Amino acid sequence: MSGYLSRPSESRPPHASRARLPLLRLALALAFASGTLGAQTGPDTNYTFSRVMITARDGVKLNTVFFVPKHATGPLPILFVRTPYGVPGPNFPVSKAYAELHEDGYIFAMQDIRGKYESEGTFVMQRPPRPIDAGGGRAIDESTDAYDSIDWLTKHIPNNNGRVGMMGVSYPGWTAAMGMLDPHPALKAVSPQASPSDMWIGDDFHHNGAFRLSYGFEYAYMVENAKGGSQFEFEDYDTYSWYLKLGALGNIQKNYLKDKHLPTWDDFQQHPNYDAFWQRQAMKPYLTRVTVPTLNVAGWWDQEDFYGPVTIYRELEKHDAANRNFLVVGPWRHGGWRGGPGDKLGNIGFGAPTGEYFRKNIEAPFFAYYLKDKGTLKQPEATVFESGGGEGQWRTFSAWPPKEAVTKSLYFHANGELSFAPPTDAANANDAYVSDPAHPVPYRHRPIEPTYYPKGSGWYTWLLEDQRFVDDRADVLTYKTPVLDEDVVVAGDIAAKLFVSTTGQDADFVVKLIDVYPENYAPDFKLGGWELMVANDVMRARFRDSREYPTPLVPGQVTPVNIDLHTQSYRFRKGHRIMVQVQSSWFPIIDRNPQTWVANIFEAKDSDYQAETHRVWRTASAPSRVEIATVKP
Ligand code: PG9
Repeated sequence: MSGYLSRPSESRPPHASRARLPLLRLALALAFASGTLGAQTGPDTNYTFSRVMITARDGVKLNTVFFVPKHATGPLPILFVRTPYGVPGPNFPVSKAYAELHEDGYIFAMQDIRGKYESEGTFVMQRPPRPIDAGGGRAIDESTDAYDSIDWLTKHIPNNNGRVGMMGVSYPGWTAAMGMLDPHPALKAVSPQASPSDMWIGDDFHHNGAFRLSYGFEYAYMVENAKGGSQFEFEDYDTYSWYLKLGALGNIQKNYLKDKHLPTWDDFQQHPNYDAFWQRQAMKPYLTRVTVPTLNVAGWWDQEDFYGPVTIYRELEKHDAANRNFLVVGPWRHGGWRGGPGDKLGNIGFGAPTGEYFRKNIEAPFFAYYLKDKGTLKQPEATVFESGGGEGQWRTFSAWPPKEAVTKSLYFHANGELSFAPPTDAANANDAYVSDPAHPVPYRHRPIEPTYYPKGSGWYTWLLEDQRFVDDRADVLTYKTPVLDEDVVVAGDIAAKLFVSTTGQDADFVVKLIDVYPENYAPDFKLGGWELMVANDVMRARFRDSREYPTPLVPGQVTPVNIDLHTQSYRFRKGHRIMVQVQSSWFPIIDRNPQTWVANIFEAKDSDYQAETHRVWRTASAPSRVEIATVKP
């Protein structure tokens, strides 16, 4: 969740109820913390505010607000956002929140999706698309709700030009993508931004079947505990302690939720594998044609949904005969492109105002071209920001991943060495560590505040934290190249190919590709030796051969485990080193693997969680490595 596109941010309309106040306060704090909206006490004088209930085809009424420019000189297109986080009230500072689009002139419409805030109906987390022809024309999903609403908006808002664009970040990005499935004829352009596409493979709730515990629990509670949203109240500030004391996963229901049932938590417990439930919810099967021009937007350091937007782009691309499907990726956290200059994230600088650039030079021209016939569109196929060493540049490609990229392997060697030369050892070359579920590796510096803690949380920038904090742990393996004597430029896909064995029957493997800054770093002394994650992910080894039908590891047997580390555009600069870390816990963003065989980890007992010894092999026949797509420096 991020930014004011996904969580409109100011005072509620008079019909606001007290039940949603905690989330509202959270939304307020986050939007204003970005410093871009500033304080606003009254309505935006440039716009007239209206609120209506739009009736969907099954009779359910959807709460919708719209802001119409007061001084328009002609008909304007509508930009439409559908959100589960509450629509804004009359005091929303439209012209600040959407400054670049405001300059061009649009009608802005926002809607509570069904079952949330002031909309009627039942909320279903990422409601899967309805079967075609279901319900005799009255079956609904987010696509039909978008359709019915666009129909109403174009017929009733005076002086609109009959064209609609949809946009949004994350959940609202997903609702925008759903709007494209059976698009209303007036829908002429869509920008799904950080939209999840598969909650089991790579977005908010799991990565490769490993459960995103802290996010999954806290989000499900926030969205489903009350119609308007509320936050779980932890007894500890450091949630690492809280989740560790919790013990087995089932204790959340038993000791905290008790008789209360959150539908999404129930789903987590009942569907640990990639079964029909997750397959039906995933977007891939539905992305079979490009129905409207699509601007897919992702952030390289998105802590929530990076897999989603890149996957949506790639799926649509297979059907993009008319060349209307585009990809933009910048050096951003989840939604970070929506506000502020975007020249820095956490402690890492990029040397350019990337957020401003995106809003002004990519997003605004995209909508202006398709919704207002303004200008000619010079949008390249893929526009990606190549960062590295505190600087960066926008690069454009005719395909992503770039066709000209060459895959190279970084192999693991003895004494923590990493090199482009494969290992030659015949046998028994491995590095071992004990992974103890009683002492899991923290995923970020402690204390780990609740995810969306309104008084500040490291959540938003944890992917850029200095990884030195785990260097000295005996359960983290570290491999490093010598100091680079020339730049190594990654442009395209990254994958880990591990060969592992264990004394147990299951294990998680986390692989992190890291840029190690020089110790004495003149441009910014405090970044000396910084270990910046460039790519990462986790694989729950039971799913190595099948997502649907997990199988135990055979103790002592060397087994290949492949991990998709996604994609990047990054320059490892001369004078830096490349590092790879391997570990078997990442807590509490990932739940602990019991490491013994338990068919459903949600049903594991405390005694099932056992310390086990894992080995990562580096022989000629089991050459563990990280593969990177490279282009010439
Ligand atoms: N990452 C959030 C989310 C999207 C969809 C489902 C569940 C969570 C969000 O920022 O909206």
